[in-house]
Amino acid sequence: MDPELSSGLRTPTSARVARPRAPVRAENPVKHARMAATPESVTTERPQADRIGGHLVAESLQALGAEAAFGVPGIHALAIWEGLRTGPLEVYGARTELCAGFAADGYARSSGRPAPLLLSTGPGALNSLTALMEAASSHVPVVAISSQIPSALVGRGRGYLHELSDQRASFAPVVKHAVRAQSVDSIPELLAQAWQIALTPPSGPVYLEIPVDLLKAPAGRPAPRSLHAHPIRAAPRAEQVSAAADRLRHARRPVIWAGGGVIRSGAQEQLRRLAELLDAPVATTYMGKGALADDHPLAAGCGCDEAALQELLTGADVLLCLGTELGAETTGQYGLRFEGELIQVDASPERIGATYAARPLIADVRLTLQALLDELGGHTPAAADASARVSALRARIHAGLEAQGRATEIGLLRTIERVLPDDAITAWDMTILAYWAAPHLPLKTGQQFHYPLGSGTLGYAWPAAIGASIANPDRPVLGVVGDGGLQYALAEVGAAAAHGVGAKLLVVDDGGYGILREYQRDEFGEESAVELGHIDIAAVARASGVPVVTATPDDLDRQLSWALAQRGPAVVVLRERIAAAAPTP
Ligand SMILES: Cc1ncc(C[n+]2csc(CCOP(=O)(O)OP(=O)(O)O)c2C)c(N)n1
Ligand SMILES: [Mg+2]
Repeated sequence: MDPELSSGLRTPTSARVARPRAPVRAENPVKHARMAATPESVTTERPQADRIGGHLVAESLQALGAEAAFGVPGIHALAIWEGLRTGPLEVYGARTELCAGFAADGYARSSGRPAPLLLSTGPGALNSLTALMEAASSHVPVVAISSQIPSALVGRGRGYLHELSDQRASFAPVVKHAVRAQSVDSIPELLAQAWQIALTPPSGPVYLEIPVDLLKAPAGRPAPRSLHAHPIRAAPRAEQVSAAADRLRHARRPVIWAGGGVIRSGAQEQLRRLAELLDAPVATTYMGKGALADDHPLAAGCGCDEAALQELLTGADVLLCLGTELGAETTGQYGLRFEGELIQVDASPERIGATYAARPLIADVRLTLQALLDELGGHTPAAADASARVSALRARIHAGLEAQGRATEIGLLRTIERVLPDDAITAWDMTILAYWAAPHLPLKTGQQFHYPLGSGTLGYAWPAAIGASIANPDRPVLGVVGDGGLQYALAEVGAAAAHGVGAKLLVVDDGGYGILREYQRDEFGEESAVELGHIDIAAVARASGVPVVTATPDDLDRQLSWALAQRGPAVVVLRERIAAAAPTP
């Protein structure tokens, strides 16, 4: 035998202590025989120690305060699942790592708490990259924990099962932080570090890989009782705060433009107070939707495609941009031109000025808003007409919408608005109804709207709704998905039922990639490869053990109410072709 394999990868004989449970593997002779023929049997024999690396992973997650985890098991990662088996964490076993990643994202987005994502080596790990890309661009704290081939074989190119030439390097450009564990007993601190980095503004996903030999090695330390992972929130510099406060104090038409960073940093309350103090209208980006609920008189709306909103933004003399990278989807593909001065608040210095010249305030959004509130205390705005201007703006958008004659689409939005409870959490896919909802569905205080426009990631919403429901089991959660997007996650209908997750699903089934039909007709005159042919989604739901109804725009009200009243998951299939929203003049 290769001396390296025998010395480096076997469980040390001295550490072998009989475990209380009988081996599970021996129950399956076929699997056992197949595994014995692979090189893996040389290197990953069943550990005998009482507690192994996998237990340390589970114990550390618990010590960090995790209550749930998401993932798909694999041969190298089984020690983690063994650790979780006897622990208190609720584990959602998804049907693909893609959906596990989206579910982890939905959990973290809706709760603000990091979500562990459990991956196995190689193909299993790579399947999560799309979800981690969305988490990265939307700044969602997902903590990916992947197994890896045995430490001594990493990078050797010896044809080991699931081997990648450099697995860590596949993740490094996507996540905030990507490391490999070098010893079993460093696992708690590595996880605490990953947790802290994931939460530190700008929050985002992180990646820790743990080679299988470490996951199976005896733990040399007791279970950590508590682990500390305090995010480091950068406070704004005093001179930057007073310079920005000075601009705002003298502004005659200040406007606040709130991005997703407001929600990630939990700054909604400070945003509302500053808007009221300044008498400033608040527009949000698509990712910031809900940062100030639409029932507030200063809430001017969401997105950048309505002419009235564009005029509000471009006509401001001081535009306070909060936690937004001012990217293409926020600025009409960089088409907006601003008359006034931009103040940009962001925790990432490299984003300041990346798309528009701006006065910097480099810090966490919540701390910055609090500092501005302190600095501006007692301020009296030049005029107190912002809510009147906001009402006029909303009336103009409303009239523009009505003039489009899209009664079906607007009717669907009104129905959803009426039926959703005041504390509803919704997750929307890249689907035509979402393109209506993002700018035009009003959100009440207490409602949440999750949208994968960090990267425009199709397939997100149903697994994200499942994750949000796991984080918020007492709240109504609805995923709104097209037939194309659902087919990335259709198996999760059955998985939700198997796990008793009560998320509800509304599918808009137009038999194809509806938005791409429109784009193709507009650009090329013809359609191709966009027909999906109406698979029987209701039959799939039924076969997965999930109650389902079909709906028309006329009875959606009743059918959606029925679904929301079910205890477990429920599906509503709305078979309808709708057209995309046009910007209002
Ligand atoms: C991961 C990913 N793959 C592909 C796309 C491209 N894409 C965007 S929308 C879309 C069609 C979506 O179809 P469906 O979910 O049925 O929604 P509809 O447009 O019909 O409302 C596709 C393929 C994407 N944005 N993300
Ligand atoms: Mg479709």
